Amino acid sequence: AGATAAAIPHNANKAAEYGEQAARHPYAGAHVGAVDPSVGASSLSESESSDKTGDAAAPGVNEVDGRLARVRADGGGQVLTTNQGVPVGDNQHSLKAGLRGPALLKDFILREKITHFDHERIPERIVHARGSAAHGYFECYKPLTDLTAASLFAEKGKRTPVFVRFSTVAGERGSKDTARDVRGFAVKFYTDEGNWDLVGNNIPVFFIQDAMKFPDLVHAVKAEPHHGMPQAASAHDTFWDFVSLMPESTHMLMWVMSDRGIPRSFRMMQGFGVHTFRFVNAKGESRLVKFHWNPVLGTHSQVWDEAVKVSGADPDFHRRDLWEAIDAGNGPEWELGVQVFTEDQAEGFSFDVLDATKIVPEELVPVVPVGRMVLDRNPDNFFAETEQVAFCTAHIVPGLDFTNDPLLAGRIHSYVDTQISRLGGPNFHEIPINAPLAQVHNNQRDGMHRQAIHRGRVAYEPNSLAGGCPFQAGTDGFVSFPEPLAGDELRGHPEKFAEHYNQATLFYNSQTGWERRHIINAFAFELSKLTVPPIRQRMVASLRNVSDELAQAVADQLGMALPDPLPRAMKTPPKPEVEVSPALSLTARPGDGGVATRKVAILVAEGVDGKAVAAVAEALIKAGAVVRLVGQRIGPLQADGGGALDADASLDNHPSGLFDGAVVPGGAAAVARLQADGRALEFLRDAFRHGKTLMGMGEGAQLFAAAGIQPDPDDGGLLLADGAAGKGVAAFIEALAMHRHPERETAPPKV
Ligand code: HDE
Repeated sequence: AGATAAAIPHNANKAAEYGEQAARHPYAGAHVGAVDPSVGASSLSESESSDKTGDAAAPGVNEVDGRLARVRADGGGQVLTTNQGVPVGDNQHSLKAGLRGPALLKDFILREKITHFDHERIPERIVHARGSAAHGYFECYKPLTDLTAASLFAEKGKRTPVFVRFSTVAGERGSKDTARDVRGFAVKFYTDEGNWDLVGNNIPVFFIQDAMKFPDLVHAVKAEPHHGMPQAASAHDTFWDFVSLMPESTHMLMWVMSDRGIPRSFRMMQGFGVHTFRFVNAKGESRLVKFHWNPVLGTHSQVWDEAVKVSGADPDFHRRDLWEAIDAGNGPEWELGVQVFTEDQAEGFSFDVLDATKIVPEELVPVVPVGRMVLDRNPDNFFAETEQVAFCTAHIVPGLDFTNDPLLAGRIHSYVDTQISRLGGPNFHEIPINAPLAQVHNNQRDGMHRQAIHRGRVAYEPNSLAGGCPFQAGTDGFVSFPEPLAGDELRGHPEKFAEHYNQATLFYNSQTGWERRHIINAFAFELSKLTVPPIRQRMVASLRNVSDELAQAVADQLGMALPDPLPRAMKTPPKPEVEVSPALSLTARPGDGGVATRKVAILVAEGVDGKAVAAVAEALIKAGAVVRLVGQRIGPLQADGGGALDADASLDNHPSGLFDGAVVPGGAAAVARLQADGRALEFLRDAFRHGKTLMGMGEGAQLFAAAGIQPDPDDGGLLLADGAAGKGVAAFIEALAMHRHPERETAPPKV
């Protein structure tokens, strides 16, 4: 071996790895590869086969990588076994000394089963514990090679597999889906040059500017530590105490208190990379980039009263919605957009692009669509995939790089670190859902739960014994962008970070009237829950720096006098470039105009007009909507005119919050029954109050009158004329496609 080693030119450029020049500018060709392939393959093979070890892996193949099929298990037609593959004769009884005697310690079958069960749980994520995920793909619209060398953007039509997890932040793993909260939007791209995790949120900014404050933020928002309350809610003292003392959180608060904090569906929210990242092309040229995901279905939300009621009716509302849509072949789609700009442009902005509490308004830098993402397959197993998936901001690929955003810096450390305790060791990248499709070869070895069986005696580099393999990729591999740096070591923030309110004002001023009203109501609700009045004072004082209209309206609802504005960190803030940005309103993205996957209730009872039910159901289903017949109880009932109907939902198990719209068909007997049923009246009142599309056909209109809902020609979502004709249904579908009818809202609600 010594003689062979001497013959291989290994590590010839070692000296060039030292010094600043070398570190900044990647050296070419450092011990790249086995120079004489015959040497590596024959005498020094890392993959020698023997009859003990089985067949060798094909050269360069890592068998554990990216093979979900390899680990899928299906017990269909199989005998029940222990974990050692021993067939189990009796899975009902433990081994005892006599039928009424003590259980025996030697019952290895019972002990294995119970022991495994005892260890079935792993720690939940410290934040984003509750989530739901799906498989899909990203498809590139056109080559972006002038901007980035990232392989997923290399060709038009190129598809890269993805796994995406959506989540709430504050609640525990078993908490409700419809809490007011930020939603995580984490995408793992299995690119052919390794995994890229774009770990974003449905809100483009964050609460804090520096990773140093993250544990404080999370401790403040999570359940208070002495009594463990409240679950999945920010409406409590510690959260508002913290954020009211951290004015940099104001912009994010505006988003979270807006309807963005209570989305209708994961499928109907935007996603953002939040930080400014870098694109780097093959020439090593870099531009700054922000990532946006825009849903084809548009951006839609719930209203607060609805979110509260849905959390009881179906705590899994968003999880079920995503699952059912994919299951029915209606997998959601997003367009990926990028805002690309130069360092020089960024220099000129009134805000700092390294500050994660700021957006780059679309009026300053347009969002250019570069691809689309479709989620088309549900996971096979929640734990193996959704729970064990490990997103890490440190996972980037050649063609992308970080910026010096100080929040991002902390994240690059945190995510890898947290997986080590959450998933039980440093080999979490080998768990099938985390394993890249790209090959993994390095000299990292051992550790808990190691799956790969590395062959040969060489686990170091440089080496000659393995022909220098695995070898460095040089400039073909990941090369950090050589950003020139200057500055002293110090703790502090850049100057522009001190401006905290301009973009909060921009957000508020860009909302429609009803969106502003919802923001006011949300602040008033959350602050009304506080038990310490000075926190409320301080927060309203801070809101005065956003908008006096907002602060006054919140103060009015809280029955308090308007306090003086909170002193600003920056006395003379720069004038913002943009004062209104229509893209910041939910109404900017109404969706594709269709009603596919929208849920509609048809209220039925004995004597309902069967023909009308059939006609409405048929038209809705044809348009792609999901129709349920909601009865006083489930099961068969007689329709007027003879035929039988089958109610597949009831007023108890499917309250109105679970639907996007409702129809009350005619049939005097049915309407009389429903009119005498308080649940039916409550169903309509809730649906009306939540802005849903409603239609009363024939006598069905009387049920609305009984619920206190009067015809209103200005309300496009309330169709109380005789809708039995096809035109009525067409009007209903058109109104349903508008999602909601918030114009009907009054304060206080009149119904
Ligand atoms: Fe996270 N975050 N985060 N975060 N985050 C985690 O990683 C952290 C931040 C986000 O579906 C944790 O695997 C720090 C911003 C998502 O599995 C942890 C800081 C954004 C998810 C962590 C932030 C996010 C996480 C917990 C400030 C939007 C769920 C479990 C420096 C751009 C991913 C885990 C999934 C999860 C740390 C701030 C998004 C502890 C230290 C900003 C979507 O590592």
